[in-house]
Amino acid sequence: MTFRKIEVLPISGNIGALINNVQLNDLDDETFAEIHQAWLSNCVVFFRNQKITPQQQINFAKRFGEIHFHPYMKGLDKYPEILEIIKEPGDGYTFGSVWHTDQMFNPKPAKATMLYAHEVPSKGGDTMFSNQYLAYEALSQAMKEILTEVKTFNVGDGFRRGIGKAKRIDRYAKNPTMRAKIRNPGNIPTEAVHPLIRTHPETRKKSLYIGSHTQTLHGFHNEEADSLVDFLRTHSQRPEFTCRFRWEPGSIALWDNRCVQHKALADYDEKRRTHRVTIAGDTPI
Ligand SMILES: O=C(O)CCC(=O)C(=O)O
Ligand SMILES: [Fe+2]
Repeated sequence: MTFRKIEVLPISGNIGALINNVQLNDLDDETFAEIHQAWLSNCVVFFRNQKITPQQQINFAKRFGEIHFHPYMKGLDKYPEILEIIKEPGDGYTFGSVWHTDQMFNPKPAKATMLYAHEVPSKGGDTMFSNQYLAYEALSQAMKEILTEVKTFNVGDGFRRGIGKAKRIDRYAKNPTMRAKIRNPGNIPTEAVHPLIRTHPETRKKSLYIGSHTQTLHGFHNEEADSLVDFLRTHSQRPEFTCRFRWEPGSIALWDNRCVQHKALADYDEKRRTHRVTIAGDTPI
C-alpha cells in the first residue's frame, strides 16, 4: 500500500504501525482516508507528540463513527465522551491489565478505542496488542471447522474465571480514582453472547473473538468448554501475534477491537493518566 500524505512504519512483524507526518488537530479528508486504511491493515496504529484538546480528540474519534459511552463508568464532567484512566502510585488495580477486547460483555461492543497519554511512568506501563486475524488463521482447518458455529458467553462482572466474583464496586477497590467513576446505581447488567469466529464488517476477514470476558461457550457444559477456552486464550496471545507499545506523553494508540486483543502491563508504581474515547460498533457476526 502506498501513502501520499502519511508515513506508516510497522513496529513488529505482524501487528501495529507508527503513523508519522500527521497533526491530528489539523486533519484533511485525504490524510484521514490514509489513516483509516493504515488502521484497517495494521489493526492498531500509533501517533507520537500530538497536542490536541479534548474536543479535538473527540472530533478525530467521530471521523470513525459515533461515540460509544461506557455503560457504567463516568466520563469527564465537561467531556462525557472521554473516560480519564488514572493510576496513582500505590494503587493496586490497573485498568485493562488482562488480555481482552473492549466491551465484549456488551451486545454491541465498541469497534475502536483511542487512548491518548498525558502522564506516563518513567519505565513500564506499556500496552500489548495481539492480532486476532492471525490467531484465527493459525488454527488447523479441522479446528476452524469445529469452531465455525460456536458462540461465546461473555460477562463484565461476576467472573467464573480469572478476575473472580467480586462485585464491580469491589473490583476497583484498589484504585479509588477509578472506583469513584462507577455511575450510580452502577449495576446495569453486562452479559453478551457472540460468535467465537467473527467476520470483520470492513475487511471481510475472519478473526478469533475471545478475551478475558469470555466465561464459557454458549450451550456447552462448563467442563466441555473450559479446556477449549483455555487453549484458545493461550493461543490468541502467542508472542508472534503481538506488538508492544512504549508510551510517551502525547502518544496516541488507536486499535480495532474487532480483530485485536490488548493488555495494559501492570509493571509500574508511578502515576499514569490517559484519555480514552471509544467508538460504537455493530453486532458481531
Ligand atoms: O491503559 C492501557 O494501556 C489500556 C487500558 C485498556 O484496556 C483500555 O483502555 O481499553
Ligand atoms: Fe481495554
